[in-house]
Amino acid sequence: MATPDLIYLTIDDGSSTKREETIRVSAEMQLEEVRSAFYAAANLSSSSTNSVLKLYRKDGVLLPIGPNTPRNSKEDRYILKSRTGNEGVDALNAVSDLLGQITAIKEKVDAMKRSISEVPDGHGAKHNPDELTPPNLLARRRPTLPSLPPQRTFTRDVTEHLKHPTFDVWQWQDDEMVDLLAHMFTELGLMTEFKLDEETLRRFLQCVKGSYNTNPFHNFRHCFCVAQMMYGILHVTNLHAQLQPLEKLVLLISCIGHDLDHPGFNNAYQVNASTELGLIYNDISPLENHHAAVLFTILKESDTNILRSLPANDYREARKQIIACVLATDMAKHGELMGRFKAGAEREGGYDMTDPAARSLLLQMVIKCADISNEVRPKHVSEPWVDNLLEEFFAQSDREKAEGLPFAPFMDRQKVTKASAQVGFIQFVLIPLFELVAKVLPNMEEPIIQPIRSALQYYKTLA
Ligand code: PDB
Ligand code: ZN
Repeated sequence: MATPDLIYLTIDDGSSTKREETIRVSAEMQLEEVRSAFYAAANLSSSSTNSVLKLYRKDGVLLPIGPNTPRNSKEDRYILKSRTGNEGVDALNAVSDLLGQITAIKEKVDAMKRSISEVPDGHGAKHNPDELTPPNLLARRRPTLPSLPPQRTFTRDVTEHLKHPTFDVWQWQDDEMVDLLAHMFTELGLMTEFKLDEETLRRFLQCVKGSYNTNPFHNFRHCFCVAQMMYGILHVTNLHAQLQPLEKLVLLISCIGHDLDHPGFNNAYQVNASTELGLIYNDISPLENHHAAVLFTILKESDTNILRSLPANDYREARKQIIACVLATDMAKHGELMGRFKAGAEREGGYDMTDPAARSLLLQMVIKCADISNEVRPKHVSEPWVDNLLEEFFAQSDREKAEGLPFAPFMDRQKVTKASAQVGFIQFVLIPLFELVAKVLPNMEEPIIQPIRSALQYYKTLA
């Protein structure tokens, strides 16, 4: 039982007087309880719908309001901005207009920088750091650690358990997950097959860890979950014996990098709010394009380039397949991928594993399964992920409401309940997906699909 924590606030309700409040929050508390504590601190009733609460760190970073709000101290109080009535919305509109102007100015400055910088030589030569950097979204990722602690050894029990969907992803710290991911490369035989350098791999994984944001859901632990479930599927279905080493390398790297630098706001927000990502990628899977671009930005740096020793044509093939796998995680592509895979599964003579396009599609279906597979896991492991995802979705719809943008019903805290959302998702997305893949991969029913069916029952009784 975590001790209840105190969160120190300065209340800014728009009046000239600022007052200080302290509230109690513990990780066990439900989202609504925490929110009402924040509303009480702002002297608002949490049911008032025309008031908007925004929580800022001293340096201006917007923080999520919920059980996961990072704890602080008296010295670095958060600012709780509350605006009621339409002046609240007007003020927020004014803020978002200001933000828009700042973004426009920043873009002009970036454009000016680019116009006076050298014309890139087109062969992907590295920008040296003091040279003007390209659009800052892909600027050199966080510096990697100068010296790394030694790789942890894990007991045989842990490394065996790692191959199963029952693995408890919550009991490991970030650095332990880094070492578990490194272990997967070794166990899959990739270190020897591709002469991967241990140190470079550890630096790569540390840099990846540092390039995930601390969102409630789309964070480094989610990346680990997806890689671990993929690893589990390979073992449970014995697919690891059928795939070529390059395909296993592609799957593992794709899972690890598939949500890199996720901002916590989905593609709909990127498009509707005309964000920088929406602009750069012309509204075409902006997030997934960004995740892949960040992954290859890390791989481009020699101290984290684990693909450095691959022959040129292996590198080209791996890059092509990794991009296809990361882009396949855009759920907007779900229907199209399901249709294509269904056609392949129902072909005369079964799924054609001699066809390179069919093999590539199978890899995409495996990462898709892994990406949304939380409900395959035991309830005490999977349930917190739904809370975290809803927290991220609600923060997005709060912001969309405040910015006067369209928002999705399944993100609206006034409409969505965990149970009803999960019943629909499991019934109409998860079970059809896993049952279709089970037509091609053996032994999915008992270890993978049964737990999903019992999750459906659980949420049906809850609803
Ligand atoms: C999906 C798309 C984007 C991001 F009730 C996450 F809020 C997901 F959870 N995703 N991944 C796992 C899920 C799950 N979405 C839902 N349930 C999951 O278990 C439903 C969602 C409305 C939730 Cl699909
Ligand atoms: Zn994901």
